[in-house]
Amino acid sequence: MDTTELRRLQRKAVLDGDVAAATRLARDAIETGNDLHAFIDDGFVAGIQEVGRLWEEGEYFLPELMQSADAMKAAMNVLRPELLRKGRATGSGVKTVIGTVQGDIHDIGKTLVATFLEANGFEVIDLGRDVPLPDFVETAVRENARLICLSALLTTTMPGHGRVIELLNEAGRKEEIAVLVGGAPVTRRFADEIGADGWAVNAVDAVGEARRLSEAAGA
Ligand code: B12
Repeated sequence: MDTTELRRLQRKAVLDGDVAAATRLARDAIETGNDLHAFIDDGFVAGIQEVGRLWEEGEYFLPELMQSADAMKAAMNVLRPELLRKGRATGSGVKTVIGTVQGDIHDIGKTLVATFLEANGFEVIDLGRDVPLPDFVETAVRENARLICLSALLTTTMPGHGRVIELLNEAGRKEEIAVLVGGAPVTRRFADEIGADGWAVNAVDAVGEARRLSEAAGA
């Protein structure tokens, strides 16, 4: 099967919420031996973005959204070990704490960012989703991390990003630990307003920003 057709089927598997197909098509992507990023971006991620659009238009409801999210996650579970296996060769080993902020259970994008960081040699401590805000600072300080990465997908949970920065300030660690923020509603302007050190629109750019911040910190 050609790769264009494979990506089309991957989008469809997510749209249909077909876990078995998504799993199989993720394995097929690995078997092509091609760069997996293209399958992730133009295949599975494009599928879940389309799901978001259909939900906005009122064509999809919560059960469809959840089923599609399950298909997306199943595909990522297959791709993740392969991304890590291919990526590990070079790495800075910079310790990074990541999670989706309190009140927010969206974790597909966050996990993608965590995987890409790990595949690029960062040592990632993934706190998961709906993470109490003080946990980010406490873990970063305890583990001697250089970077905190915050994800939010809801406009109502975005302010959590700013609160974590305040907590970091209150702990007197703002100079040592950089904060990188992201998630669909999070803009560069918002990042600047809350005093974040960095912002990125997707997982590939997140790696570039994380590198820039850890180099600036002399890691
Ligand atoms: C899948 C999904 C769900 C799944 C989540 C499953 C999971 N385990 O994650 C389920 C079904 C559970 C869900 C639930 C809800 N959802 Co929802 N969901 C989505 C959907 C369709 C896709 C999100 C996604 O996974 N995208 C794919 C990933 C790859 O993209 P991403 O998350 O944006 O991440 C990329 C970038 O943003 C960036 N990034 C992400 N994090 C970070 C972090 C850093 C540090 C950096 C640098 C970059 C970065 O890199 C990522 C990779 O490229 C979006 C629609 C959309 N357009 O985003 C709605 C959406 C986010 N959901 C929405 C809503 C309203 C809800 C619910 C409140 C619905 C409800 N009534 O219950 C609940 C939330 C409950 C809660 N407390 O959190 C709204 C939010 C609206 C708003 N203004 O806040 C959206 C936008 C849909 C809509 N258009 O209305 N949802």
